[in-house]
Amino acid sequence: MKYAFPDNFWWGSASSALQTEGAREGETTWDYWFAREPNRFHNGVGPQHTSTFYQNWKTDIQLLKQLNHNSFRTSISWARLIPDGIGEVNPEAVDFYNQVIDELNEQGITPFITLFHFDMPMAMQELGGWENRDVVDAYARYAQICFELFGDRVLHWFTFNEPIVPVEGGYLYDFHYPNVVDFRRAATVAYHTVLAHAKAVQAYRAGHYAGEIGIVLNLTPSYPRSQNPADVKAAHIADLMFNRSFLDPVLRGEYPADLVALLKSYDQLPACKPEDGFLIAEGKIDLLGVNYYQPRRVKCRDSAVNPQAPFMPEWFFDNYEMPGRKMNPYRGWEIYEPGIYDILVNLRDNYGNPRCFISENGMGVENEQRFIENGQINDHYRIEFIFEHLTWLHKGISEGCNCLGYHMWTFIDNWSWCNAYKNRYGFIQLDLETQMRTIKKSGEWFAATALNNSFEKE
Ligand code: BGP
Repeated sequence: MKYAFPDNFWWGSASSALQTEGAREGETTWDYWFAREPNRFHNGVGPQHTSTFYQNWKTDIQLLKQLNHNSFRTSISWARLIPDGIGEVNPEAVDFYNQVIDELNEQGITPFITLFHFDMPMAMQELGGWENRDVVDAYARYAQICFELFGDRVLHWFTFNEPIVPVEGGYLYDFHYPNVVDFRRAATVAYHTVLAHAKAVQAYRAGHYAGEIGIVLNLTPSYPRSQNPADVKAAHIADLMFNRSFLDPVLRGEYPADLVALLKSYDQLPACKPEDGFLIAEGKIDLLGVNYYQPRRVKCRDSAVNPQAPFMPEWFFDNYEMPGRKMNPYRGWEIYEPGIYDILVNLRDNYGNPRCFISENGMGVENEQRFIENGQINDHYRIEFIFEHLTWLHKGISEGCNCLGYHMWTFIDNWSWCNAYKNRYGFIQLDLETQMRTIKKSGEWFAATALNNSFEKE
């Protein structure tokens, strides 16, 4: 059967500044943390070991072209553009991003630009990071500078990539700097991120730029173990905390009332100002990027909560390991292709069918060298992963979901936070020693699919 996609469907991939560019003048939390705790990073490999996009951007864009991308998302590094976060703009950074944006446009690859992809300038973190409202204002200024500098040629902006991840990593589960475990501080960080997002949207609207602005959220559909009311309630609370804490403000302009009531009853609400509500209402987006890797399966708790333990989302649910679930063992994430469809249907039925696209989906695999055949990685598992997801995405579109494209994570194997180069995600293999790039089988498959705007499946 042939699966054809709508005209002008976006085919491409996503990456981020910190994971690809390489060293810069302004320090980020990642540079700072790595210098102090290199043991937290796989094989002690830190963020200075990237795929050198800063040097190789021109040839890399040629490779994007070879993969028949018509669009590509990357981010601007706040710390590269404004090394101390709030002061002078670095003219070399402006030149660099101008060249990248112009080259992409010249090659017919529409640039999608994210303003913040986990890479907080250290100078801003020293002020308290997202806990401090001054940092929210500094971010809004940075966003406005980007719109002024590049807004004539970048028509698709994203204020944040997966804003819940720095909340989880930095303030709940200890996998990002500053390694705090404190729900109320986490809630403050999440809340201020929403305010920062809304201020950037406000600035974008005020400037009357030609394009559109949105956000990229990692949506993890929450599936209850059973229809037992206790399991259903557990899944509902997980959904409120991990999905709707960002989805509702950016699409509906307000928080879910039951999330607010729940946090209030446990005295975990961040400090709010009366004018915040108006600001959040103005943060409604034009375009939603959906990153989808895995579902979340939950059940009601088996044991009572230890009242002495720090308040955590897990006070309300246990994670559920469904027997026989399909796993990506390298990343430890479940693979559940229908999840992509469920997300789109939820957006269609409960959020007014917003313009959206899949902004990341992908499969990180360890030691891909073992799949080399005639000098090329034959990553048949990745091809299967993509077409299974695309089949469900296609079903969503055929049932009226407003999904405009599909971007994979990622283009060239890149540095992945604490996992460094453990798992490879790219369409293109990166030799870390020589920086040589070799297209994998999945890259060829994707290039053909993008070219045909369709694929065939038995
Ligand atoms: C997403 C991020 C990416 C990327 C990807 C793969 O959450 O937006 O930056 O890294 O996940 O995950 P990981 O690198 O943790 O394996």
